[in-house]
Amino acid sequence: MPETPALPRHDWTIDAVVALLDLPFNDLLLQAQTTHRAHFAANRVQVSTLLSIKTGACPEDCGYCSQSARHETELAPEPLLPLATVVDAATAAKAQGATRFCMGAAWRNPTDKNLEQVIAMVAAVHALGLETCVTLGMLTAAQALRLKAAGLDYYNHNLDTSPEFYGQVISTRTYQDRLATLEHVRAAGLKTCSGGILGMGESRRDRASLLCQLANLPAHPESVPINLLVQVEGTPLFGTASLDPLEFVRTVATARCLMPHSYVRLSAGREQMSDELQALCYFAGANSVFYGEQLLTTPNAGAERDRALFDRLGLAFEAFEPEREAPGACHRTQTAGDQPAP
Ligand code: SAM
Ligand code: DTB
Ligand code: SF4
Repeated sequence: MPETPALPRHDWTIDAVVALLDLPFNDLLLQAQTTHRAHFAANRVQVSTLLSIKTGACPEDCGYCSQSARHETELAPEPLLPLATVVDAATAAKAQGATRFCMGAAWRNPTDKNLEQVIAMVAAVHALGLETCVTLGMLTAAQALRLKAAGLDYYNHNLDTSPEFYGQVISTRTYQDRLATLEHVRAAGLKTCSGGILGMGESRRDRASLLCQLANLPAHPESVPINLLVQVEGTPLFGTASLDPLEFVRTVATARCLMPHSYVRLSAGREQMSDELQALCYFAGANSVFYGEQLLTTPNAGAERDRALFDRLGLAFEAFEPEREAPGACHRTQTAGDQPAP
């Protein structure tokens, strides 16, 4: 029998997570939806909009990425965007209903000068009444503290895959480097957004191992983006055999079971997904999406399509309530008396 994930835990074994992934599909989805309803309002989806603030020419060699200077993709590199362009994009995102604005830069890590420029963007987006998130690559402890002091809400840094499979995807930074950045983000008091990519040729055990890493962090990430590989021509992972869509749903459901207080975000790859597949992901406990026409460099599902699907499914946009504590803060110190979030 698989272990019951009723209480938030931080001591998962890969075997126990594989046992969840192996459950009969309906049993797993029922468990995920039950867990979801114990911790979140049903039928609410948080929406975040992405903007690439610095595009391409990245020195890293992530095998999935359109933005690596080491891959021959058709992407045109662009320097850091002017502040006014970022404010215009954030204003448009808010008008469409987004509550969080996520700014991504194709850097290995930001320089201190880069950080100053991003901090001005964070302040301007915050002033519009949006939650702020940035993803800039690796951070030092001091840089994380500076971002926190500037009022940043979330930092996105993904583990991407299992420690075992990682070497087949990236060679220019280690898994330990990623864990260290997450540690700096957490220590600075920023909220963490961390997840991974499925469909890169990894095994079910790798997917279990990635989820195990995320769930065994000292605090569960407040947001867990689950990306489906967007295959970009010219990248080493272009042409990888596609993942069984039901395996994607199983992984979303297992993430929900393991990290009951976290927002599980249906992330890259939605453009290629049918409405029916996305509906299953929402049933499996996904309660957040990237919203808008574009991800960073590739197309997204589109706001109109999302609104139509939400209507068909009876899903509502979650409103931003600045005074409400995000329910994702599930720390190791939490005990068996852990209560559902309000
Ligand atoms: N350069 C920074 C870094 O890598 O930390 C921030 C931006 S990077 C594009 C953010 C994340 O986007 C990656 O860690 C990866 O999980 C996801 N991503 C990038 N390209 C993707 C693709 N083609 N398909 C799915 N996810 C992708
Ligand atoms: C995340 O996990 N996915 C987003 C965000 N965090 C930064 C990025 C997806 C990128 C998909 C490929 C692209 O558009 O370049
Ligand atoms: Fe660079 Fe980030 Fe793309 Fe890796 S994922 S190549 S670090 S932009």
